[in-house]
Amino acid sequence: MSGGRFITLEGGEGTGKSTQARRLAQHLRALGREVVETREPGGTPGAEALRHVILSGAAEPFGPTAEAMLFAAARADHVAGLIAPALAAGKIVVCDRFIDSTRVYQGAVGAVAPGLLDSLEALSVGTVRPDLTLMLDVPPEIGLARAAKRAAGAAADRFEKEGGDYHAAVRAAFLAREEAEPGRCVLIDASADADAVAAAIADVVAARLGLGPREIADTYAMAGA
Ligand code: T5A
Repeated sequence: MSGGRFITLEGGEGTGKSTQARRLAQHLRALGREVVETREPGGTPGAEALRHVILSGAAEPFGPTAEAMLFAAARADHVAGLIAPALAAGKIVVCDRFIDSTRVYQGAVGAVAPGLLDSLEALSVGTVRPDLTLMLDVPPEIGLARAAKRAAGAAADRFEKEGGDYHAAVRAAFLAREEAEPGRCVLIDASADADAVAAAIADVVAARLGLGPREIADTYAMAGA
């Protein structure tokens, strides 16, 4: 397949994933790269329909295992219909949430059995794995305040309405994923302003994937980062 590269952004509510996915896509396009910007749950018409079902809370009564199956169904459609073809065509895919979100929300927090999640992941993504995952981290109270400000009075979704302990557990689980896979994941302090976070991400993408102004990648290589 490809010169394609697959970059995912992960983290709790309001950490700035959507903002930074958009900024990263703009940055890479300005460097002359062809970029597909997408999100989960969603990204294809079928997966967006499932997004509506999941985030409305309609599947919540069936429990975390049923929700994990719906996320996997949406992901299978997204990977087959959009992500895999884009990577095969040599494009850069920037995706707001992916497999780590399932491992955190349905696995670590929802207590769905790891073996079942392994099987669902294998079925839904096959060999399509992120080359780089940016783990955006802010204290949950900051993230939830940002999400609430953006929603401006609209009802919280199925996951946003959970309590403080839930969001603290989500944050801890994302940090544990980053610690377990340092070759793929990079922790980003997302509490700074959006410009500073975007600059930090551009540096990481240059250093890890060589996608950036040559001098940034070279500086990291010389520093052994
Ligand atoms: N889910 C998802 C699962 O349970 N399992 C799964 O497998 C998957 C894929 C998705 C929900 O589904 C769950 C997790 C989620 O709960 P969603 O609507 O896609 O829900 O929502 P989130 O992904 O949580 O994204 P949010 O929209 O809440 O937040 P973002 O994308 O992290 O933040 P963003 O960029 O929209 O920014 C929020 C606000 O903060 C401002 C922005 O302008 C915006 O107003 N902002 C900043 N303010 C100050 N400083 C900064 N650095 C800022 N960056 C952004």
